[in-house]
Amino acid sequence: MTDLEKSMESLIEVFHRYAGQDSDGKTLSKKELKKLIENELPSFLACQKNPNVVDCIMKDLDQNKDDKLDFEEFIPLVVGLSMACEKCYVLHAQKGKK
Ligand SMILES: [Ca+2]
Repeated sequence: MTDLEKSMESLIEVFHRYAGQDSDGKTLSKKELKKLIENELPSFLACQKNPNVVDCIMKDLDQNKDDKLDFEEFIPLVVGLSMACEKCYVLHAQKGKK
């Protein structure tokens, strides 16, 4: 597999690992989302000053307002964070060249 294929696979695996912790294996409940963020995005969580950050993320991502996130609703979180990280990466790369 290529690097990108591996990344996509691990994204899917991580989603289902947490989504499968209760009886509904296709979606993330707020509890599962919280666990996922705590375990898989600890540095992101450490930067957040808002103690209700998980509630805010849930509200933002939950398009159909059923208090659960399916894979489609979850992906924008990863995309948004990746875009933020890419900006840092570019900045860092530019600094390295000077
Ligand atoms: Ca939903």
